[in-house]
Amino acid sequence: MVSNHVPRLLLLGLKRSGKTSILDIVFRQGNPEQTLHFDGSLRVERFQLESICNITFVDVPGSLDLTDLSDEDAELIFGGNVSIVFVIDAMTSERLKTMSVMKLCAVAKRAFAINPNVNFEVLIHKLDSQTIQFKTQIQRMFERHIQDEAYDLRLYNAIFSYHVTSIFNCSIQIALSKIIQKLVPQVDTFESLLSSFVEKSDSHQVYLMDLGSRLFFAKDSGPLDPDIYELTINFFDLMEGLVEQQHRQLRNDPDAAVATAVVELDDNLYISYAAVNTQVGIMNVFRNTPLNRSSVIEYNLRSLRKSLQEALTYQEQQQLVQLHRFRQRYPDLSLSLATES
Ligand SMILES: Nc1nc2c(ncn2[C@@H]2O[C@H](COP(=O)(O)OP(=O)(O)OP(=O)(O)O)[C@@H](O)[C@H]2O)c(=O)[nH]1
Ligand SMILES: [Mg+2]
Repeated sequence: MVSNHVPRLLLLGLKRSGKTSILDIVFRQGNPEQTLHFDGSLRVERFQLESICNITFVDVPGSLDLTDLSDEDAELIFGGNVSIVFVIDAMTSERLKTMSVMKLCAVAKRAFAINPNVNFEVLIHKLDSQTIQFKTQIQRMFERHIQDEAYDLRLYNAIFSYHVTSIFNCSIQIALSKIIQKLVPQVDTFESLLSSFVEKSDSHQVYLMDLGSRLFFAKDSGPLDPDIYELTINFFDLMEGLVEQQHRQLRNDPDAAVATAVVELDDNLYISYAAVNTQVGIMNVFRNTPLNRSSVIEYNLRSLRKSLQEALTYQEQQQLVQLHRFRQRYPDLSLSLATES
């Protein structure tokens, strides 16, 4: 099916669960406080992530009932390469929490019947500054509740992934990053390149970041430190001039040996940035670097950039081959596909 070729993330959930706010923060770098005054959405809105891979994020208003679709519409919406991100307001009344779980399972029943491969992601949302113990307890409560309801609907094999999120910290970007990584074909290659860089450079953390949304497609295999990731998001604004300078050079000459940009944060913590292309860049966080080691990091960063560029070129070629095969198989659909992807 043509419209199903580009991966889609459908954001679903009851009214006021937080879908539009999430997309505003991620795609427009909005201010969380300003979302307090958002009116309910009246129509479906799409946001495009165009980077290592193209992904369409679809904001579906809570007022639309996707459990009551004709078979044809349901096939269009849930078929193909789709992930469902169901947003639950975890701080609302008990009645709305129950409604949310029932709606989630009803949608899952419809979606899994059409597409058993659908990624079903549950955001336990609006947990802003509670303790970790409280968040874990709430997550477990929802997991149990959803499992019971799914069992009652005979959804025995459905797999749900859970994420605790808030727009008031970077948990929402971390959750969406993990979700989009399931759609990036070469994520393992990227991760092993980044891990080997961290090892060789004695670096702290390194991210392959989408510059528009600041979501990351891959990081080194070490544990994720949310505070460090949040720093990289915040310091992005500070580095905007340096980033733009690198991109100008790359636009003029894609093979240019662009110098990396380094910013000292505090406590001997540094971030360096190297553009891979004008859509993705490497954010490298390292500590306490004596001068003689910074040239090693710089050298390793350049080789990492080159390897990533090669991996991306290979991925693009593979995608073109797939597109070519698809067009050969469905010649009548080629034109509309070309305009969509
Ligand atoms: N405390 C808190 N409030 C949030 C968070 N995310 C969204 N909100 C608030 O939730 C309210 C509803 O947000 P929307 O983004 O409009 O909800 P929606 O899911 O798009 O609603 P519909 O368009 O009606 O389906 C707003 O007042 C937001 O400020 C969060 O992480 N924490
Ligand atoms: Mg909305």
